[in-house]
Amino acid sequence: MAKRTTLKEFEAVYPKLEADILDWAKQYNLPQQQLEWYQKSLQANTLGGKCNRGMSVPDSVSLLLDKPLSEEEYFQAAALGWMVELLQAFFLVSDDMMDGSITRRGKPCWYRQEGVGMIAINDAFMLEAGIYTLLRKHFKTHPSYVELMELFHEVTLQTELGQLCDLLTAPDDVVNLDNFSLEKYTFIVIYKTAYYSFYLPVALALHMLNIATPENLKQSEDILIAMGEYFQVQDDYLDNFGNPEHIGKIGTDIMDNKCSWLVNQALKLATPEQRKILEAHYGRKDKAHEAEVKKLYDELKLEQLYQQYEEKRVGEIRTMIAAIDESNGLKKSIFEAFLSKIYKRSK
Ligand code: GPP
Ligand code: MG
Ligand code: MG
Ligand code: MG
Repeated sequence: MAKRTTLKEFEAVYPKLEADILDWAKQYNLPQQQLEWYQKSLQANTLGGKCNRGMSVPDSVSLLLDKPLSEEEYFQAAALGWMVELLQAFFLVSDDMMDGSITRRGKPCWYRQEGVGMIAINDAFMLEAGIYTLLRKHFKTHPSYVELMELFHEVTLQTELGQLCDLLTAPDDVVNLDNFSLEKYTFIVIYKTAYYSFYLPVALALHMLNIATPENLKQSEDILIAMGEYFQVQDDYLDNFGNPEHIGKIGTDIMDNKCSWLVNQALKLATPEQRKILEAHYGRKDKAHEAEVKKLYDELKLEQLYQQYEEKRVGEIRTMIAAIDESNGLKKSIFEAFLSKIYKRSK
């Protein structure tokens, strides 16, 4: 029987990993003040989240082995999980600057904290570097070391490709609703979110156990990418309809001119008059314009439309899970665990 990790168990591994990262920096004789800055950035940006991505590595390893993990196995899996959290920290620090966001996890975004500003760019790079420090320290002699490293590199690039498409479809100065389409939307969300949030933790678990094959990786990818797409649709929905106190962030998609799920649905449903409202008010950095778009989203009943989408999509994902071939080493329960964590989430 597998055992699911708790946030407390997972967080208990963090101090050792933080010490590993800082020890590595110390060998360069990094001065004390900079060492303390690195520590502060690591803590501010890596801790305080839900850790769903990170915890799904030990959860997946335990489900694959169908047993609770030994101390050594748990440490290895949790270390990989914290590397996913470092990757996420690197992305979020950068994304908040690019999106001009205000809050993250209920606090001001890192670049908006006192004395940080543009130093946050370098901090983001150093959060990323932490991944490879930990991988070297704990997996250098692991038979899948190169696969693990290549996986982090590849998923990083995939996320950056998605982010590029997200940014280029949302220019600051020109609003052109013809730029948006559901095809573009699908590319953006699969690349900017699904690979690192869903595929990466399971692929890491398979590599950690040395049981990854092209077949089980591909089958995992197909389902997890579908799930990641659904997850980002939720994120877009919550950007407008979520409670900022639950989600820990204030939505910026309308003012940021984002090719979000909601605006794509609005464009599909809008009458010519309603389209004019979008043209006049979408993508303007101004609360009054934003309010007009929010009003239109309500008129178009996008909240109900989202709920219908959610039921349909989750049904399709459940069908995909049911069809998994467990003879190639996978377990349906891994995917069920993922789905149950995100279904109807409000944060
Ligand atoms: C989420 O998009 C996407 C990311 C956090 C990936 C960023 C990738 C980089 C290469 C920096 P989002 O902007 O909708 O997220 P949120 O709503 O949390 O700001
Ligand atoms: Mg953002
Ligand atoms: Mg963004
Ligand atoms: Mg968002």
